[in-house]
Amino acid sequence: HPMMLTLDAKPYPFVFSPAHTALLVIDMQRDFLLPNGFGEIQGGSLEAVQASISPVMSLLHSCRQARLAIFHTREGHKPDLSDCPSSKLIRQNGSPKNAQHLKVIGDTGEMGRLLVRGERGHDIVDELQPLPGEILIDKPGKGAFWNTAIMEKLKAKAITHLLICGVTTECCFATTLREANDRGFECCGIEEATAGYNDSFKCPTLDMIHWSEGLFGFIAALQPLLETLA
Ligand code: TIU
Repeated sequence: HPMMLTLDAKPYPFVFSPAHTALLVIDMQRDFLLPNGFGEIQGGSLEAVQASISPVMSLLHSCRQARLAIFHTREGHKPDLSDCPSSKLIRQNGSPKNAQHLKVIGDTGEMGRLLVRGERGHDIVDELQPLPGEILIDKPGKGAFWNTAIMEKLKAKAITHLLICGVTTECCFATTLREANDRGFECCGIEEATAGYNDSFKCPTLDMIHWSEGLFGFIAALQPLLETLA
């Protein structure tokens, strides 16, 4: 009988078995977190996303100690951009005001070609590099389930529950959590370990997840989780 843990969460406690739970670290890439990366070039504020690195480190360390399965994701594209939907390219430069100068996916920035696999900016920040045995999922979309092998890899490990963190709250974090919920995974987002480019979005994004008795899942604070896993 597997050990069950109970974590204080909204809208009610999240009960999970560590043997069937994975930590999902979403897109903690240089392109989203560091100056002159894709996120900042597109107008994102780096303050909150950079402040999330330390809480994500604590969470990752704690999940490693508790021997949870660890999955990391990276958003990005093949060098020929053949896996990049045209909408993703077109809308970045849709405004005539920006069309002249704004760099887009595949253009060369200070950390290599933006959001292109194999480039320095596309990789995960030094502090959060995956360890051997952890799973790395390269995804072309915002959600981690579209055009990736994550579903099979979660099933292969008999994962039923997900702890989700990373950037950005409004974009890839929320999209992935919603995709996972539709596929039957019980999801819990970790409040201090996710952040986005617009401060006003974080609270409503997290509220929508746990609203209505857990419309898409659960939201928990970091400290109780660290204590639960210890
Ligand atoms: N990882 C992620 O959220 N990718 C984005 O494109 N985020 C934005 O907020 N644009």
